[in-house]
Amino acid sequence: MMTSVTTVTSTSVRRAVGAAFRAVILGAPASGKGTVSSRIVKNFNVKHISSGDILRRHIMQKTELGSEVKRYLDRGELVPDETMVALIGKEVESLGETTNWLLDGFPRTVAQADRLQQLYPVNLVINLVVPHPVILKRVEGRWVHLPSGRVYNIGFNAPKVPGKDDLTGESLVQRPDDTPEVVGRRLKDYAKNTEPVIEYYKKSGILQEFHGSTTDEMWPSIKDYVAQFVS
Ligand code: G5P
Ligand code: MG
Repeated sequence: MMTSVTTVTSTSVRRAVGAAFRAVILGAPASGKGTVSSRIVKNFNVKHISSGDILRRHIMQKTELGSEVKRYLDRGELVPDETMVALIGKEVESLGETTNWLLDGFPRTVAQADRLQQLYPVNLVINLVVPHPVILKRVEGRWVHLPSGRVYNIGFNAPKVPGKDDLTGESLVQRPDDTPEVVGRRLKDYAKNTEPVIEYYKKSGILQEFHGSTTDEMWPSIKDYVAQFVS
């Protein structure tokens, strides 16, 4: 499939001039949010906050929050809004006013998006649209390094040594929510709870959609788009 992108409005570009880069990346499970975010971080002065990576680190470290949220992640269900708003609000606050940031995995509901707009209004939203059969294929081959959130896929960006993180040599794991059954639930949940968030941002005129079947074909237009907002 060819990558397609709708034209950027001059209004949305003007809105961002002089302001810190406050962005959200949306997309179904395994659409490539983490992969695209790591490319944005490599190319631009932007901090990446991934709600899923933070939650998985809490679970790995067996914190109080980790034990509270584990059952939701294992089943592919959403963690309650209040927990997520408190967690991500604290992360964003810790970065300070002038830091450029990109939120990945948050907001997931209209209630979260509303709260984010009140606390820290975002000025651009990237929406990745990837066909579902492609997504289902990807989750089979996904391996993650939990402490860093680095993500690999056999045949796309396989680790140099099978089962080991390229930078630390530590073990990679498969996510318990990457089974076909749980992924099916996550995709349904996305349609029900997160597609309304896409409409929410569309109405405010700050959403940009990128369609494609591979990250490599989508990346050049995403990179050009982001470059209009941040260096
Ligand atoms: P997460 O962690 O936010 P999802 O479901 O939103 O989980 P996920 O699964 O992390 O998103 P992604 O980040 O969009 O996917 O995708 P990715 O990891 O970059 O890429 C997927 C795989 O494809 C990787 O192996 C990558 O290497 C590969 N890949 C990328 N591009 C290509 C390509 O072009 N070709 C090929 N072959 N492979 C490629 O949330 C997890 C859970 O946390 C809770 C929920 O329980 C959620 O289910 N949670 C929240 N709950 C409530 N509210 C919130 N705001 C929450 N946030 C998290
Ligand atoms: Mg991710």
